[in-house]
Amino acid sequence: MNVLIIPTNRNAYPMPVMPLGACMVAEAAEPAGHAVRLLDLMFAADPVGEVNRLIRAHRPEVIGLSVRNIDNNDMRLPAFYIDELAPILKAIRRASPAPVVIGGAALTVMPEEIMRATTGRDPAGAGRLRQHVLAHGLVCLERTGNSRHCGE
Ligand code: B12
Repeated sequence: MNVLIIPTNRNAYPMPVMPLGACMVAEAAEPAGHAVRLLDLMFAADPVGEVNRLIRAHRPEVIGLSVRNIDNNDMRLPAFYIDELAPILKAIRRASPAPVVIGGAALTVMPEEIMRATTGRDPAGAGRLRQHVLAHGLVCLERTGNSRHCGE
């Protein structure tokens, strides 16, 4: 399957960090023969444009969002990052019917709240998703052709 993994973190303070978790997810999916692309939005001048461009070029059948930060943990100058997901998700939904899987450190802190804030739905399978979850989900999706059975 064609898989697109998008690390969404654009916070470069105190320094830009490598999307390690997203890379591990991509690496776990490849041995099963999936064609995986990774789009790091950290330095993208136009994140929505980049997402559109890669979806057109790669035609992903599954899209994984890797969400690292909820906020900046700074009481004096708070910044919240979950709202930044809405335009990305909207662009994905306009450009592709592919199921979207959301994981990452932020999801390990408050999965239900983030799923509700981004999808407006109560999550069925939110939890501590690690790299093998996506790889298993892809096997299930290939077998059944229906993402509804492959949430866990
Ligand atoms: C190390 C670390 C740092 C280091 C980073 C060093 C570096 N060079 O990478 C430093 C000290 C710089 C740092 C800074 C910050 N950090 Co920090 N950091 C961590 C820490 C301890 C580990 C992160 C890590 O690399 N994990 C290893 C990777 C491999 O794991 P992972 O990303 O979670 O990915 C796994 C899963 O999540 C999953 N997964 C990931 N993506 C996807 C996608 C899909 C589709 C699926 C299915 C699964 C999946 O699979 C992966 C493999 O198992 C975490 C706490 C934690 N225990 O997770 C906090 C944490 C991520 N940091 C956090 C925060 C807030 C920050 C700062 C904003 C703090 C600040 N005010 O400066 C900055 C932001 C930096 C930035 N530019 O974004 C928070 C984020 C949550 C929140 N409250 O917003 C965390 C969770 C700590 C916490 N409990 O609050 N951090």
